[in-house]
Amino acid sequence: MGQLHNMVIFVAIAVAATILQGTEAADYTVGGNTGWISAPSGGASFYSNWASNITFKEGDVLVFRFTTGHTVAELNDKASFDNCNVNQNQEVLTTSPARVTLNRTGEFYFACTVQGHCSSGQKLSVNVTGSSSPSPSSPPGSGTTPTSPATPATPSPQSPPSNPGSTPPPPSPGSATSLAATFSLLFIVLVINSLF
Ligand SMILES: *[C@@H]1O[C@H](CO)[C@@H](O)[C@H](O)[C@H]1NC(C)=O
Ligand SMILES: *[C@@H]1O[C@H](CO)[C@@H](O)[C@H](O)[C@H]1NC(C)=O
Ligand SMILES: *[C@@H]1O[C@H](CO)[C@@H](O)[C@H](O)[C@H]1NC(C)=O
Ligand SMILES: [Cu+2]
Repeated sequence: MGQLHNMVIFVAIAVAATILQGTEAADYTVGGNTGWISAPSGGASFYSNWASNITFKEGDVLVFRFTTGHTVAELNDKASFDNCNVNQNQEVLTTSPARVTLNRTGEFYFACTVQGHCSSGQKLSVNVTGSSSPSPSSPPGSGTTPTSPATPATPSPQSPPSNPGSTPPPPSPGSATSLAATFSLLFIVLVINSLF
């Protein structure tokens, strides 16, 4: 009886933790401490390397931090990205930090619109693969981006960092959510506990 009891609690915690992790959106500072600059070392591969270490989920936020004289624009497609065709943008963000929510799955393309900066490497593509529903481990090889196994050691719910470039989360809607979820978890455990 005691063993079953413990097991039920354990399962409840595991389920709740999975849900928590699946719904937590993260902020990522583009380029980490380097930020959004015009000629990163290694050129454009700098930002693709940075992105390759992160599995982006729908709802995550890119935070572009830059000095005056740079911008952020979302490009229409891969061709524009490859050719640094930054002329036909609907919206150009000129104020740092510029926050862009990855509000769908699929590919996103960004570049600085200042002449010459994109071609010197100030451009970023990300592929949003994770939805916010809990499916923690997609089989390796399902994405073409070389992702390092997305930190198997589960980070604590409030701090997704350990990912490069994650900003220390300011009190955000996300933390409110995880607070609520933590209390729900506590509640579930108490209810289950009282059943035995
Ligand atoms: C990405 O991960 C690789 C392998 O763990 C590491 O060598 C590299 O420094 C990381 N890159 C960034 C930008 O954090
Ligand atoms: C995502 O956000 C952009 C910019 O705010 C908006 O134009 C677009 O319609 C949004 N897409 C979805 C799927 O909500
Ligand atoms: C983005 O991810 C999707 C789903 O995993 C995959 O089909 C697509 O090929 C990826 N695109 C790129 C450019 O890696
Ligand atoms: Cu620039």
